[in-house]
Amino acid sequence: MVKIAPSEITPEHVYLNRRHFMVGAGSLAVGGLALAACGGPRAGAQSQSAAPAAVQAAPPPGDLPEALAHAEPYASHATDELDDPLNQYEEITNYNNFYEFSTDKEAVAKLSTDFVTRPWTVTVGGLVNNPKTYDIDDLLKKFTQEERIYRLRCVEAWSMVIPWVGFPIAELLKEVEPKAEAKFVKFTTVMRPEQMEGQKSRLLDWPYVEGLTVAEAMNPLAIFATGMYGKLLLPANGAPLRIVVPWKYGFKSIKSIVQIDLVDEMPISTWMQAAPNEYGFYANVNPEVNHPRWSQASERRIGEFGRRDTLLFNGYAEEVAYLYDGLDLRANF
Ligand SMILES: Nc1nc2c(c(=O)[nH]1)N[C@H]1C(S)=C(S)[C@@H](COP(=O)(O)O)O[C@H]1N2
Ligand SMILES: [Mo]
Repeated sequence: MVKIAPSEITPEHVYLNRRHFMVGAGSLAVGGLALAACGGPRAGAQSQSAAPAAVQAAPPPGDLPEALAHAEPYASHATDELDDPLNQYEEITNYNNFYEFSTDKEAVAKLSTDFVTRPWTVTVGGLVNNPKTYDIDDLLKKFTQEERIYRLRCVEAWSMVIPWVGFPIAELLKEVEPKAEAKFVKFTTVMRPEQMEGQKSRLLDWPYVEGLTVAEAMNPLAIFATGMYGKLLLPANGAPLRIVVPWKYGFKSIKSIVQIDLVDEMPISTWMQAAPNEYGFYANVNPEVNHPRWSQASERRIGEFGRRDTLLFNGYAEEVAYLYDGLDLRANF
């Protein structure tokens, strides 16, 4: 188990100077005006059919932060910082892992259209000085919503480049003030079998649970996502609130969160529980640590032919490798 020194909780040595950081709300708004006519990179032609009809009683666009109020899919750049093109809005919203709805990636979008995301509250508790329940729309207003263009690498060896909108997990943690004994953050998805067909089966032990170390959650790359391509998240992508931890396999990026607890013991995540020899707590993207049933050395980028090499920590080693100094990445998979 990794020991977390207090000095690691504020990673001041992590620089915020690369493109996937901090495209702030201000610059988004300016870019939005400039690019409104073409609807954003690779998104224009197909965007109309993907209106968020599902997000029931969502705030009117005028009430949304600018970063989430785009009528058409919008992103500030056409590529990530490695010059890989963004995946299209249609791809990102129609090829989803969200087992609460279906194990069929292409069925999730349709099966989740009636999922109710308003009203929605998120309760933060456990080992914190200031436990608090937030309304989702208060979270949208309280924290500056900014764009983050990240690669998402599923443990199944496919990947996409996605322009999320959201805010750092660290911002919320600073508000609730984790106590010194808090070592992990546990996240829990909503339990709502009447709206989530998959939760009626015993496929997984619902509700879906995930966890990070406090140090991981404090890393500036770890975000809560509230939107994607400049619009509110659709249910298929985890509306109204999911996390995105881009250096880890996609299953760590838990969707439709209602509960966040600071705890002193490593949470047993849903996939660890289902298959402990296949899915560990860390789940860091690593080309040299194979899944027991397939290689992780390469991946298929959705929308591309052929395969590309998997990058250590999904290409974010510079920002996150310090979190695992001295840790055996093979044993702690
Ligand atoms: N609650 C919940 N969260 C989840 C999942 C899930 O089945 N249930 N699937 C995970 C997996 S395996 C991946 S790859 C990503 C996919 O996110 P996306 O559909 O937005 O691309 O969501 C993750 N979060
Ligand atoms: Mo995944």
